[in-house]
Amino acid sequence: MNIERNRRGFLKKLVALGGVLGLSPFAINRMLGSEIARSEVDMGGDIATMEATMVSTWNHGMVANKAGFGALLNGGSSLDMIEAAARIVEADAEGLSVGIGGLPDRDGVVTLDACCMDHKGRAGSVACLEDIMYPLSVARKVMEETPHVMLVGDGARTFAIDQGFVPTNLLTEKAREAWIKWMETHDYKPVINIENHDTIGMLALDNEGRLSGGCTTSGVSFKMHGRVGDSPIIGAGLFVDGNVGAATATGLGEAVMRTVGSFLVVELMRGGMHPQAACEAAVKRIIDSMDVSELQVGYLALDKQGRYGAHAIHGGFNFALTTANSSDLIDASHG
Ligand code: SD4
Repeated sequence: MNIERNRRGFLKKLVALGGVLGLSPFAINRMLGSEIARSEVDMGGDIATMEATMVSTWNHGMVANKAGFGALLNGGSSLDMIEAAARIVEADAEGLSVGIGGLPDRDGVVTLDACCMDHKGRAGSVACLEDIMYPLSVARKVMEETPHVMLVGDGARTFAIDQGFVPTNLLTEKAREAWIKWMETHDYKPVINIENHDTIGMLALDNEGRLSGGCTTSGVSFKMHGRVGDSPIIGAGLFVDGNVGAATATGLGEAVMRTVGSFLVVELMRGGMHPQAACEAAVKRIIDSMDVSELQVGYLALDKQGRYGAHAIHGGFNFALTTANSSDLIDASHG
């Protein structure tokens, strides 16, 4: 207890010293090494603790968050955390729902959707992107290098190649076999909670209080060629308001798009709701407006204060919560 108090006293002095030296809280944190993910920010006399927090959907949220915190430790922003997290999952050829290895559409073509948004409300998105392994990184390039928010199909692919991304065959043997098996029945029924490794939606708050988010997916399996889901649609699969909070969605995109789900969650938080209550209200909006017996949607939210929430229509949705001190896989509430 005393040791903890002494440590905190030492940190406060160091923060104050950093302030005198004109260092930002982030630079001070760098001096603090392992303390990097927890800033003590001088708020006009009061020292407030600002803790970096990251939440990401499904089991693969654990490795994603780990990569995100790795980026933070290297001096990255919350947007860098999001991009690093996305890339680790996008590059995993075993995963059937994101990046390389994602299940293809009905024509056997893997098409990827992704977007990102930062605390300033800047947004980038790609949809129906073929042959490019890191769609969220391409979305970030759209955000940072073009006057647009969204590029799709061939245009997105050409842009990505111009930006130095290398065309890659994204259809793995495992995914091709699943598609061939699917063709025996041609039965189109979205699968609820694919192996708990579905679309990855990620929300991060860095220790300067900046919120960012990202979402990346191969979309629902065996979709029609050209179909775009909610994941790359700003306001549907992802929305970030740096002054309020951020939300992301997973599940059947059509249900999320029809209710502009992530925007709804953020607007409810703006009205004062806790992220958990906001996710529950957005799920209820879907339940009240359509038959949900065969469809799953889950929302994940993180507000500016670092409070989080998650809720889904059906059970089985989980998310990873990571801070400087811990990383846990948590089952979301449902119903
Ligand atoms: C989509 N929302 O394309 C994505 C798929 C997904 O969990 O999230 N599955 O509709």
